[in-house]
Amino acid sequence: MNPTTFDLFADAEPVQQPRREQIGEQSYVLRSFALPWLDRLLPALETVLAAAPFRQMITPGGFTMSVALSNCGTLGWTTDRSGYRYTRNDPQTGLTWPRMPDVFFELAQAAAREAGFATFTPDSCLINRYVPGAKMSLHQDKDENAYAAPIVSVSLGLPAMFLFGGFERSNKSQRVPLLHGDIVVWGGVDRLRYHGVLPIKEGQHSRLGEQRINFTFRTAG
Ligand code: MD3
Ligand code: FE
Repeated sequence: MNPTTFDLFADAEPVQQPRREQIGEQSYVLRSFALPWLDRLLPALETVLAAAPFRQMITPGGFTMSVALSNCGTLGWTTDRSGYRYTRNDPQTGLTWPRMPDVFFELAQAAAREAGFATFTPDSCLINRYVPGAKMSLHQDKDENAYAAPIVSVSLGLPAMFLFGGFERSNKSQRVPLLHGDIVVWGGVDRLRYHGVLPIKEGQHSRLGEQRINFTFRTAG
């Protein structure tokens, strides 16, 4: 056999490579990236939710969001009749938001690195909970101070169809299916693109039940 074609790895175990798909100039889907972290992630999520349970918030326009949310980290995203903002305290308890568990921070950093962002120090993790029928209309995220930092989002539970639009609401959106364990990293020029989530379809997820949970890590302060 020609030594240059000899396969050194012929009898090695097949390795499940993390699959990376580019969906924008500086945006990547990392398929299944969170799966090996779940045994650490889910108990940490329970700890956060015990201190700051999911709740449905009111938009400035007076509508109740179909998505319920919580936060951890130094800053948490909230909305009420007076507007959208980041706060240090949970308006429901008056206490600071729960600290960001180490496993959350480490996972967000590992995913950002995989997408080419060598330094990412999130100070905020918004936790969104979707039950079947819940959706997020097309919007831009403009409440953060550091647009240079990427956003890392972790999808768990029921599948979702993510809408990734352009810089104007009327621009055509691409549809990106997001499954349990997928992570998306958005950076730089893509930070101000419109985006949303189509209504979640009925279903049962073996580990999470009848819901989709999404973590969104940001540098908000
Ligand atoms: C794309 N959440 O909380 S993932 C949000 O699945 C939000 O819960 C969705 O949009 C969800 O604001 C989408 C996170 C996400 C966050 C910011 C983005 C995607 C983004 C900014 C620009 C482009
Ligand atoms: Fe958003």
